[in-house]
Amino acid sequence: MKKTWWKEGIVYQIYPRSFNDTSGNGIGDIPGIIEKLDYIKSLGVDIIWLCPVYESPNDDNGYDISDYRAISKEFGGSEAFDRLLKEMHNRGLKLVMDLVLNHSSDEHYWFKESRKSKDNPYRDYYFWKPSNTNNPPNNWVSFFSGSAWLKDDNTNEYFLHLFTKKQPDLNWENPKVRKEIHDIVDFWCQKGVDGFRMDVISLISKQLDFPNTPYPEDYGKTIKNYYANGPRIHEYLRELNEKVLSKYDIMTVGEGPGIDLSNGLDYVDEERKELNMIFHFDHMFIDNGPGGKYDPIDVPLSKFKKVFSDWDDKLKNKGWGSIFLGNHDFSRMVSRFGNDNKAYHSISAKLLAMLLLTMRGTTYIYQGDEIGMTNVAYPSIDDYNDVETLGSWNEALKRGEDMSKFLKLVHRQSRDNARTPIQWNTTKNGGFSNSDPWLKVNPNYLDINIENQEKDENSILNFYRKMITVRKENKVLVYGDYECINEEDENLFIYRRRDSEESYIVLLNFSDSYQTIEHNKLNLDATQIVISNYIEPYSTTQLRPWEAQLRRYYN
Ligand code: ISL
Repeated sequence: MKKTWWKEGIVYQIYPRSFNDTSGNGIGDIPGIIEKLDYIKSLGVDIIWLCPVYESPNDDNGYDISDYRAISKEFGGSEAFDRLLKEMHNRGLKLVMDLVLNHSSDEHYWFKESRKSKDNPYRDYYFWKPSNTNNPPNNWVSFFSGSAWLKDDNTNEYFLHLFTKKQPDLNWENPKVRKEIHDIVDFWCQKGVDGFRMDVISLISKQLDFPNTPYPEDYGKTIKNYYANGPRIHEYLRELNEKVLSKYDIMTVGEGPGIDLSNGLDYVDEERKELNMIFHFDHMFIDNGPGGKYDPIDVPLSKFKKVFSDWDDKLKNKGWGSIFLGNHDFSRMVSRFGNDNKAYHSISAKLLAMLLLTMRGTTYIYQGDEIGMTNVAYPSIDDYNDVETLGSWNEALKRGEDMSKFLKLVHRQSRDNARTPIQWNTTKNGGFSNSDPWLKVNPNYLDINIENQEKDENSILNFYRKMITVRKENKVLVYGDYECINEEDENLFIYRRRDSEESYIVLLNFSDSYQTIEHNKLNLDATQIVISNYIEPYSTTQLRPWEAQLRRYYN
């Protein structure tokens, strides 16, 4: 496949609210990011994906934009942003903005106008529906609980909001809306940004007859078949590409609930000229039980491995993948896919780092994962902030559930797990802020923090640095073919990466116990160790708990 910077580059995702507060208001800000650019650069990453920093009433922490061209004053405004971009480019770092184009804030000028009257010129910027009964136009439920429709008193009509009621869905059918969007994207390209992560891009084209979902209780299936992958989605993406994106050397990654193996390639097939990459969620929703996210189930390792194998197979030689195990919407990856008990915390976090950095596809590292930040367990629901968590809590309350049990589920599943402030050092609030943070710091900051790990040669942080160097120096880890060796095994994940010249093998023990390696098949005597998460000595017959080895075959 064609080689490019965004295939080889490693992305570091920043959730600005939780990164570093320099103004002392308990909220992270852009000057706080600038202050830490040398740290970010020292990781060896190339690209920063910045979660939304636009003007926003923050009903969903910036994913509700009220002005697409303005930077939030709370974060430091446009002056700070321009400085950030310059300072990043000076260091050879690229900036990917988060674009939220499926919906705006209800405080955006367009919506304020739109709701005024049925004949307002902005009326068709959103989806308005009459309802003769006192029920919403259909049975769609919002991602954050409750009907996806809200009746507006001004005109007595309902508008569509797939997320909170302060996030009305934009009507991409309207050519004026698409023109506005093209201009916004062009505005940021002109400013010199290097790419976009496009929020819920799979939802932008709607089924205009808004049919009822026949299976409202199966939310995943409803999203896939009713909300996502609408009839004009690929037309809109091609148009955006042709009119704006193709004119710049930028990268794009579309986020997509409802994207699966049957339709994923359509978004990223290089010949189709739509997006460069997508985030699918096949491995991220893998533990959702019949009742969804708050009904988690145990997942066999074979199922997890199959997601990686199937997607690699689907995309190979045609499109490019994104490799990630966490972001601001999910629990912490070490708590979820590793083991955050003290005995295995460090070793399993390093194993996951090796997975992230030895798969085919662009690697995305979420802030804090480079030191193995873990889930948090706040004692009370009042400590939580996330709209999704609070929505689910209220639904459970209505259903009459045992709320002390539900709090345990919140501990495991809440998006706030990933949003606790970055743990810089052992000072008050983990060095994040000198006043009370908007979301409490995880009390384990005294143990797990960047300053401690800087000093320790064998820390998770320094393992990330070494792994990043290894990936950079061995392009076969970026472009080479991927082959899983042991699909059925429920403890070990073993795969090869190779091209015509070189061959590597990755051995990952996803268990708390010793595991024997089926040696014959692998010919490990013909390999040498490149890097491991244990300190020597290595064995080629057995892997210790959570041991991870990268080996190269002698030529
Ligand atoms: O967060 C989720 C599950 O925990 C997802 O269902 C998530 O809502 C979905 O992937 C869309 O996420 C994106 O759009 C949302 C925003 O709240 C998320 O932070 C964002 O990543 C609405 O803009």
